[in-house]
Amino acid sequence: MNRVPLEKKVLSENDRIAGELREKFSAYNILCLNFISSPGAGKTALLERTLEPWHRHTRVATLTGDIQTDNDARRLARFGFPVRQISSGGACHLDARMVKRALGDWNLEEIDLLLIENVGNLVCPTSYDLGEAAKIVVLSVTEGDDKPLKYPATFFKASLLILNKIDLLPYVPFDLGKARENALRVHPGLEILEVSCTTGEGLGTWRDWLARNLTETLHSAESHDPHVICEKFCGHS
Ligand SMILES: Nc1nc2c(ncn2[C@@H]2O[C@H](COP(=O)(O)OP(=O)(O)O)[C@@H](O)[C@H]2O)c(=O)[nH]1
Ligand SMILES: [Mg+2]
Repeated sequence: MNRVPLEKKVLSENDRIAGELREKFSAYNILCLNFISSPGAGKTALLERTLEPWHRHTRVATLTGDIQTDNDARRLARFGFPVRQISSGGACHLDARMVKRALGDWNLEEIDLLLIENVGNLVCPTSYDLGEAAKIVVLSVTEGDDKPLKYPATFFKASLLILNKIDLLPYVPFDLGKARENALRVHPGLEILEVSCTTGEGLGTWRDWLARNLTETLHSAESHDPHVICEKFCGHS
């Protein structure tokens, strides 16, 4: 009997739902970003710093995944934007079905930017498409500059690498040049930003990346103007 391995079936069902989500995001002109990192690299901190300066009318929503607790959703809810915690129930990654369920009754017409914080793990989330436009991998300088070589699939599939916690560089043996070189070895041309979510250093380059990608996604007449996008999402025009 020709049996399709279970893992393959699960992944192809996931791809089907992710495809539906991607079509929906495209129909509503939503930029969806999937943030992946090991636990503690600073995904929630990056989202906090991203949401912090925005006005209440900024059309952003956040989903945050964890195996247990709604701590991250509570951290992000302080900024007043729609946020939902996804409890993965023991799974080491989010899947498309979880995202579809979590979107629930949200009116997608009211969202321009959907930020999804995945479960902390540098392996499993990479295999599960969530319908996102881009995967963003966050690597903190406390994790070692060899990680792109150890987890190549994640760095290969990412559209952007954010090196976080650069304020700690004086205290840890992390070679920024080596990290860049390793990342580019597994993914030539990968965009790389260096930031500190604690001091705010480098976050301007992250906001510029976001504004650039939002400009490409949003098509309405009002939003088409890069200055309008930047006023809304970067805090400057
Ligand atoms: N020194 C320093 N600590 C950071 C930075 N970003 C995050 N942290 C800290 O790292 C820890 C884990 O951050 P968190 O955002 O919860 O990571 P997550 O598990 O990837 O969501 C927290 O104690 C943060 O305050 C940074 O740029 N510099
Ligand atoms: Mg978190």
